[in-house]
Amino acid sequence: MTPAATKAAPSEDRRAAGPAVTKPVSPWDIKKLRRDFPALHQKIHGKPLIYLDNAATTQKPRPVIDAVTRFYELDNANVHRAIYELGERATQAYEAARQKVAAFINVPDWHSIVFTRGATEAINLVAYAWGRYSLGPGDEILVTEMEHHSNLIPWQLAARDTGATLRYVPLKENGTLQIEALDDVLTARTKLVAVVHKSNVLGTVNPVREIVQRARELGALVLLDGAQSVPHFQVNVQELDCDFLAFSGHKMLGPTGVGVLYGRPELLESMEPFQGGGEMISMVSMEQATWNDIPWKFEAGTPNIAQAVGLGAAIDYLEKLGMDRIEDYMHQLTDYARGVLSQLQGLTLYGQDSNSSSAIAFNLEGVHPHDLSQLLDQEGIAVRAGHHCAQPLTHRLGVSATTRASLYVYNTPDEIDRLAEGIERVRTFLGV
Ligand code: C6P
Repeated sequence: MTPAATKAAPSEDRRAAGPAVTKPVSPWDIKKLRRDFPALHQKIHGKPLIYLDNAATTQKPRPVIDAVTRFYELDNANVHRAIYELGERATQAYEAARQKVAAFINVPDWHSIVFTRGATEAINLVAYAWGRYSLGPGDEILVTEMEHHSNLIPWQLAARDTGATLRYVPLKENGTLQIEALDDVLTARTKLVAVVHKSNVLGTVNPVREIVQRARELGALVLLDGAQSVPHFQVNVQELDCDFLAFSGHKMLGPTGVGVLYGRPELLESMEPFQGGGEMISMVSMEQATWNDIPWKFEAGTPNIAQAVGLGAAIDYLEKLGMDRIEDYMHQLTDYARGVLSQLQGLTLYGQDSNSSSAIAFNLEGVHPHDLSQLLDQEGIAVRAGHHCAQPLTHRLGVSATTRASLYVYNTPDEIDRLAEGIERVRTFLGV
């Protein structure tokens, strides 16, 4: 199948043949904003860097870098252990970041926010601490064909270890979910629906509110993989009514090494610990132990303190920009990119759902995505090539790999033009 694969017009017709392409104007002063991101102001192979791999990780603004540096320079101590001033300051900074995260995704009780290493660890936490104790033969876990491996392998392993069965919501031709297939695959046997909120390959936003409602009717829990949604639009946990939400700080301007698991408090309370060690206990004897309260029950060992503080600063930065404005600009820039790219000769774009944004997967006829990415790198353009850790999806697209440009708040229409020119140059260079 080739969902929504659109072949572009010949290059002679470029711009003339395609849809009208109007350059969007960012809702903020983009020159000023870009000055906040030191990494953007460098040359790669002698050309100004055009960073279009934001779904993999975003660049970091000065306030985030400063918050991490300031923490190490002034407040560094271990948390929840020290009664001295520095330890109290570190604990306060770490817990303030947790409260900021809770407010950002509209969670009323900050105890339901667990800091993890990233989205991957957050999902594994649920797969181990809930899945291993709650699933058994005859039970079903429902995922979709567009899952990132981080929301697939933990469930494959959980199914293998518990005897549960993994089922899939299939995709339509246009790369969106066959939501009507829920009638077949979501049943009374389904114990958990684990679904990506926004695809990292196609940018598709799934109708998770409907999925949660349908799952509720059958008594199934819902875990949302928010790794690509939380950075791009307002994700409101109370409105979505999901049971778990996982995301990573580094895809939303924050540091690497910190992520979040939101869990419904009563579920987190009832779950077994994920890892054992310091911090997660209440009382320990030679024979046994009792567990700390949530969320600390799930934060064994010294946590990622400075990274959590950095994530708090990233949230401040995003909130200043405004999540609605970010969502709007990402849609406009994606439309612009699709318009420009769709006019390039030999270029196939995947996933054309109008609701999708920020991630654009494509292939240039006769050129392997790895070669295209490497040649674009020579132009200073950073895009990702491969299966993007979503091999079942790539397989459904009928290809072994794609090139992906993924956008964020500092990208400009001019950078999209540079990408299009770069692709043209690769085509001419290779004579395809
Ligand atoms: N996707 C990409 O280039 P971590 O690695 O734990 O921060 O995030 C994992 C993850 C989970 N779900 C989705 C939808 C994701 O996109 C990712 C990370 C990156 O697409 C790196 S593979």
